[in-house]
Amino acid sequence: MATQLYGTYTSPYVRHCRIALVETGQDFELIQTDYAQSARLAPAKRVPFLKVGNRVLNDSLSILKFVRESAGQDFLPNIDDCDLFALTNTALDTAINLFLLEKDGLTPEQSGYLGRQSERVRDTLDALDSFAATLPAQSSHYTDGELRLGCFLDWGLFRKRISLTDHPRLESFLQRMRTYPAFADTAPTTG
Ligand SMILES: N[C@@H](CCC(=O)N[C@@H](CS)C(=O)NCC(=O)O)C(=O)O
Repeated sequence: MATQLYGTYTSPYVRHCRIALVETGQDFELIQTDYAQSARLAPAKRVPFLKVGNRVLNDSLSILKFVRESAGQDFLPNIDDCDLFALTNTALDTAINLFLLEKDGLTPEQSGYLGRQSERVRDTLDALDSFAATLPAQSSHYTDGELRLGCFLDWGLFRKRISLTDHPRLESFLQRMRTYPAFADTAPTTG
């Protein structure tokens, strides 16, 4: 049964799904999908979405649960890791919305609401930096909460949406994760 992951090589959500597929040794095809195509092909008008057999999954959350569980693994079994995933995801969703709105000429200076979105990313980054202090200095295995954090940080730097200069613990966490092959091999490239 061919697994088709629709997405881009820059999306952090797609990247997390690619990492899980690689980690679980599942064969899959990445079908490159731009915004116009995802708007046509998916009700959420976003990537990733995944097709396997008759099943279509419309969000990285359900895709990851499917990939992990079909390989006999747990998905987010630990409450603190689940919260790390959720908190990181809130910052990531917000940062991506701000990025896309800026492409349309809408900036935080123009709207109180967007200003609060910008503060949300900043304050969450501070909280994540404190959290990173609790992580082990070395790891050969990363949880899905940690992988989501790595995908967010690398995307944020790639798109120049964040700086880790004032977040040394996140910086060293990311440097460690960049030595993990499944993460290194899926780094955002162009687009
Ligand atoms: N909750 C979704 C978020 C996916 C998402 O925001 N994808 C971005 C690409 S990184 C997208 O396709 N955005 C297009 C848009 O919002 O129009 C998931 O986890 O899969």
